[in-house]
Amino acid sequence: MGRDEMSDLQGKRLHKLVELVYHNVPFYREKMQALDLSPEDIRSIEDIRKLPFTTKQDLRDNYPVGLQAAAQSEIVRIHASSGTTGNPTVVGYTRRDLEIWSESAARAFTAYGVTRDDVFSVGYGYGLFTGGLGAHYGVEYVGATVIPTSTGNTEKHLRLLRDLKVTGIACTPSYALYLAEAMEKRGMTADDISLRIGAFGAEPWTEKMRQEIESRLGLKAYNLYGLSEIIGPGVSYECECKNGSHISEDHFYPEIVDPETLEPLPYGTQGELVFTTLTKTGMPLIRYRTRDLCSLMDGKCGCGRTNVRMTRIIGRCDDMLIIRGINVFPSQVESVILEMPEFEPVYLMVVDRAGCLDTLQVQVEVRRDFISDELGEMLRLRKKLADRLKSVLSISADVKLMEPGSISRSEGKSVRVIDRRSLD
Ligand code: DLL
Repeated sequence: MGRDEMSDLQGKRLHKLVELVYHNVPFYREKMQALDLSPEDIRSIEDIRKLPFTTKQDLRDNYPVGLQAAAQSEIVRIHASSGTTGNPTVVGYTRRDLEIWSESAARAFTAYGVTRDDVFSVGYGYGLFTGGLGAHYGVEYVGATVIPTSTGNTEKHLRLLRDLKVTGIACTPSYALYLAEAMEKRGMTADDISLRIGAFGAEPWTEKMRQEIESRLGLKAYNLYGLSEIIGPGVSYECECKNGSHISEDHFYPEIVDPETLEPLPYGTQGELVFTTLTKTGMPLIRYRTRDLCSLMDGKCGCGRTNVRMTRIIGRCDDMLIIRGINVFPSQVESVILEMPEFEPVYLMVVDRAGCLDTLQVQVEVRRDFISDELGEMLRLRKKLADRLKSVLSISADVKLMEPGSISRSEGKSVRVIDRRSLD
């Protein structure tokens, strides 16, 4: 589609979206009224700049379903991702939203070269996380065979790859490296399996990781990007040129803004990625600040696709960590520690990579009154915190109990996270 035609379509869809949220979501109506805006003022895609931004804090303030535009009876699926504290971010999808999602994910798999003849293993987690089901429906939409392997059973995964002659895999790039390592430990090589395509995302990765995954698993590795608030995996994807990820901008309108001033930035300039969901009706979002940093790419892609591309995500402009593919906010750890009287409100998260897998250690100071000479007591306390962290973060943390005063305090901004992983 040519640029003018695309802009025209985006403008029409934006107008419809604004009408929908104005009449169905008090949050948006009030924000627009405060700016003296009515849906009539939003006619072209350029008018989007008149509209206010939406943040994860807005989702939190309207927890759980305050930003939903569709009636509950229209919602056919709910996913959730990490919120900044105890409350998750809840996203409801209508049947039509699920169709848009499947089609968007299918565009990604098509761009990677997947056909009906492929057998694809989905190694993203199935459940509240959008990775598993999102990739699953995308593969199925193309007509390839999908194996819902999910996470957590590497032995079985390797066996399925080999015995079912699996040709494609979707998982986090770090899990792909872990699989390669596990395979090599068993004396297998890329020649023992038939993988040819990998769809990797849900966490940042680098060209160096791509080369390593490609050579060790014997496949072509492509980027898959998305976030639950917008839809899930399939918001953007690489094509055979592996030069930026094409955004399905007929559904998800991208902008890059300066995270401080919120001023829109031109193509080629790095800033915060912002999306407007042009067609979703379950929980549509206007100018949602992803906190992901990247830039939009100008110019034609060698593959012939005309939709705009984004560079790799080079970082975040908030403190969210992605550990084993799961989003983790230090504030979640803090809220757990603050609600337990046994601990001082001082903690340190140490994130590292053992082999190919991320590790998280949470160091926390035990209050004097709760320090015991009995080992059993201390082990129980450690387990209590570990269980609570697991239920809030969805990943296990190694809890290290510390003496009061032993975690160093800084005079300025306190250091809560040490991330020893290197992405190079
Ligand atoms: O991670 C959706 C997804 C699943 C994408 C499977 C790709 C594959 P959330 O849990 O909401 O959704 O996390 C979204 O993860 O804002 C980025 O910071 C990060 N992220 C996702 N994909 C990539 C990627 C899923 N390809 C957050 N490269 C986003 C870098 C990524 N970061």
